[in-house]
Amino acid sequence: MQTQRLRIAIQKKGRLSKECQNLLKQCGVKFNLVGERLVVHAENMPIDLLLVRDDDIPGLIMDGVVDLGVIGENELEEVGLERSALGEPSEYQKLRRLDFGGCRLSIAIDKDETYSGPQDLQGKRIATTYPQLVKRYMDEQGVTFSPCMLNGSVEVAPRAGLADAICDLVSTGATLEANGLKEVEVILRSKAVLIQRNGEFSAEKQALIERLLTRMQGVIQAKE
Ligand code: PRT
Ligand code: ZN
Repeated sequence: MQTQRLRIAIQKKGRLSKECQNLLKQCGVKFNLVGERLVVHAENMPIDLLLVRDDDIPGLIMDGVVDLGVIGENELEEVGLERSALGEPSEYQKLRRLDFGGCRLSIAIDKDETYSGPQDLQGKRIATTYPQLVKRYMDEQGVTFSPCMLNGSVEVAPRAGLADAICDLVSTGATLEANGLKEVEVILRSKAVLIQRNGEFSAEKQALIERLLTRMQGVIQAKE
């Protein structure tokens, strides 16, 4: 179901949404987000914005449902690994790394425990929302572990006796500190990225994407 309008998936509400909307506006895309709309038509360009949970964005791109998306690399890589493990399409093109959404995916343990390297995690149970990325890292290190999958409250898992360690996103480190944890390994450094689905685009869409990218380049450079 190809539409003439360029479809861009962005996070509806969360840490990426404001900056993503600002970036599009600075690129000259005029839109008005009213109420609980899933699809918002841009007023001055053939662009439709799809406002969704960030978790859905990689799949929408990989299934070719939308043309462009803005997503954190952490989420993008996790979903990509999960889909390729399931034999589902996991292809996409990274068009540009953006200047927001910066964070790191890190392993943290009780602040009073000693730590000398990944081998100290051998046989430990690690609570995380990113089981694929943790497994990839631990496989690379040759260390086996048990997963504890949590979609929220990961940082309380050690204190609650659910896990020995956690692997979660960190930006300032305040959350780890408030929970008596210390960061011991960074397994991924992440930023928001603009991605594109694979496959053909009409000449009009291709030209619009290039125009957006050029403007984005200008907006981001002006801030540097
Ligand atoms: O509702 P929806 O599913 O769309 O949103 P979400 O709740 O899944 O995601 P959201 O909005 O919290 O985050 C979206 C994206 O922002 C993430 O996927 C990252 O790419 C990026 N990002 C950047 C962060 C952070 N920084 C961040 N600090 N995402 C989450 N955090 C959380 C972290 O999980 C931990 O709970 O903030 C806490 C740590 O922060 P500090 O400053 O205390 O270290
Ligand atoms: Zn999410």
